[in-house]
Amino acid sequence: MVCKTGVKYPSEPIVFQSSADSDPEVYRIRGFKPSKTAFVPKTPARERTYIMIKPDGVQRGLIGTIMERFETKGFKLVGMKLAQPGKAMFEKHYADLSGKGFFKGLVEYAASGPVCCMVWEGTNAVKTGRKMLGATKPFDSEPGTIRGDFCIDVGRNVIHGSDSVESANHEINLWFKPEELVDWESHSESWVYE
Ligand code: RTP
Ligand code: MG
Repeated sequence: MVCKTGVKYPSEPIVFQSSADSDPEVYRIRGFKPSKTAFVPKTPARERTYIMIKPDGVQRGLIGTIMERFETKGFKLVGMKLAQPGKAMFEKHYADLSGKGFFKGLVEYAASGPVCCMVWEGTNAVKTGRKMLGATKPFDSEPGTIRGDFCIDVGRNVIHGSDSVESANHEINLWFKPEELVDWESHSESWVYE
């Protein structure tokens, strides 16, 4: 069946592939081997992004405030949990930055306390999520953004957000089991989308 938006329903299974099979830290967080796992959302899939409140954001009691921003924007929460993985998980999560001088400090900071892992869904959730976060360096972040409003140092910038749809899918697969993502229909759907 094809919905009025042109989206096929039920949508094609999303097949995730990950090199995380042999990584014990990823195995511990996700609880099973992730390769070639498929799930079929019940509603037409919208873009999803991985948002993670870093240890400073959790310690400073910013979870509620940050979640409120995404919720009131109109995005739909489809997954959430607290986790406190070891450095290996963050080495994987930030693998693309492994050549940077700040990598060691970044991994230590990220693994220094609990993080709040979330998946938010909606049209353009990845790009909009990045705008809501603000620039990497809080000094460059506009007031009104999360980093612009709540932090000062780049090494304590409170929150992570996926920077592309591709990395969002990779990060969601890294941090969540398919059954931890809830496919539900919001009663606000027709008040958020025309
Ligand atoms: P994130 O991945 O955490 O959402 O941050 P981002 O895309 O805005 O920035 P990225 O370049 O991916 O850097 C990841 C995190 O590394 C820390 N960082 N420190 N000392 C430095 O110059 C520096 N640059 C980046 C920040 O915590 C940044 O969010
Ligand atoms: Mg990044």
